[in-house]
Amino acid sequence: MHLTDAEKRRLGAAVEVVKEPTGAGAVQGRDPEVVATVSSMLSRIEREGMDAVLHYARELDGFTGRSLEVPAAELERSGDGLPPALREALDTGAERTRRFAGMQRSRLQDFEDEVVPGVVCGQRFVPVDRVGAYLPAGRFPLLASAFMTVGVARVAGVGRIVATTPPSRDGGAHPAVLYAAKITGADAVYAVGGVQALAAMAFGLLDGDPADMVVGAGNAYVAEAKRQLYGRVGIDVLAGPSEVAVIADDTADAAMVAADLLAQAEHGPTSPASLATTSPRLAEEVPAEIEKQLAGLATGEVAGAAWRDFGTVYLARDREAAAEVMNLLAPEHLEVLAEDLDWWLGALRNYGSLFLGTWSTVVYADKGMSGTNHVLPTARGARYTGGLSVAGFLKQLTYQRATREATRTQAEPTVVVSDYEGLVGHRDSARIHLDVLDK
Ligand code: HSO
Ligand code: ZN
Repeated sequence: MHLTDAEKRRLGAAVEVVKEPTGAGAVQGRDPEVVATVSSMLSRIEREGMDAVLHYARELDGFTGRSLEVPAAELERSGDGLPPALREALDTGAERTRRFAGMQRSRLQDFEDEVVPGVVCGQRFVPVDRVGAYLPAGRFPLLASAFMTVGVARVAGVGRIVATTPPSRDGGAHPAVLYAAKITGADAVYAVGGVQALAAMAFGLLDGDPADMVVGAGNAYVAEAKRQLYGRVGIDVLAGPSEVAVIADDTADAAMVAADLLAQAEHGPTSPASLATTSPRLAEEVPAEIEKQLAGLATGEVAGAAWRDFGTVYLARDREAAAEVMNLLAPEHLEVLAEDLDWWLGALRNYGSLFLGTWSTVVYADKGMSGTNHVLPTARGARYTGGLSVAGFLKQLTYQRATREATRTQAEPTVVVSDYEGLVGHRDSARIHLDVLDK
C-alpha cells in the first residue's frame, strides 16, 4: 500500500514522501508458489474427497482424530470455561454487529414498478442457501470474525451456515472461537483449517452439501484458495494482510496516531500502515513515537518489521492532497484524526471502512464494538468494492411481468435488433408472441 512512481509524479510538489517501504514491502503482487500449492491441493481434494482433506489436516494441522466435526454438546458448553468478562464482551460485539446488519437489511428494499405501461419490473433480495464461514485461529484467534460472517449471514436469512476453524495443538477447536460461533448461530463447526477447510466447504465434503458461498479471512493460502474457488462458489472479498491508514492534521496526538498504526501492523510482518499528514511536526514525531512504542510492545518484532518494510509517511501540502493520497491508496481501514470531519467524509472515496475523529478507532470495529463489518477489501480493492455486509449474503434478483397489451412495445424492437444480429431464434421467439397476439 504505497504510491507508485507515476502517482508520485502526478501529485508532484503537493506531497512529500517522508518514509517509503523497503525490501519486500516495495514489491506488490501474488506469490507464485502460494498459487501453485493451493491449485494442487484443491485439485487433489476435488479428486480424492475426504481422504485428501484428512491427509492435509494431519500433515498441516497436526490432526489426529477421526471426525473433524466438533460435537454439538461441546459447542453448547463452549462458554463454560471462559472468563465471564470475555463472554460478556463477545456477547456485546455479536449483538452490535447484528444490530447494524439489521439496520442495513431494513434499508435494502424490494420493489416493483412499471417501466412502460403494462411492463412491470421488480427486484427482491433473496438470501444465499448455504454459507461456509472460515474462522481464523492461527497466530491469534480473531474472535469477532464469527460476528462478521456467521452472525451477519444469519441476519440475511441464510439457510445453513457451517463454520470451520483450525484445530489448536491438542486437536480441538479454540473454545472462545467456538463460543463466538455458537452465539452467532452457526449450525455446525468443524475443526479444520487452511485450504483444506475452504475446499471441504466448497466441495460439500463436510455435511454432504456444497456451500454456495465461502467467506472469512485467513492467511495467504486461505485468500488464494478463495480466489481460485471463486466462480464455482461466491466469496466475500479477497482479503490480504490487514492495512491501516491515518490522515492527521496538526490537532492530532502523535502517540495516538502511532498506537493506531501499530495496532494493525501487529497482524503480521507484511501489514502496511500509512500516514498522510498536513503537519510537518507529526511527520517527524509519529515515526519517532512508533519506535518508542515498539520497544514496549510484546508483538513489537512483527509490528516493527511491518512498519520498516511496509510503512509509509506522506507529508501533504494541504488537506486536498492528503485526501488524494488516500483515495489512491484505497486502504482497508482509514482513520481521520483532523478537524472538519464532514469535509473529509465528502472528500474521501476509496476505503474499506472509515473512522472519523479521535473517538472512533479501528480496533473498536475489529472487535465488533461499533457494529460495522471487519471483513474489508485490501490491496486497493476498495477502489471497486466495500466490505462484507448483510447485502453480501443476499442476491439482488430481478423479475418482470407484462400485460398482453404491452407485448408489442417489447416484441417489435426485439425483432428488429435480433434480425440485424442474425439471432433468428430470438427474432422468432419475439415474433410468435406477436402472431398469437394478432390471432
Ligand atoms: N483488522 C482485522 C480484523 C481484526 N483485527 C479482528 C483484530 N481482530 C481485519 O479487518
Ligand atoms: Zn485488526
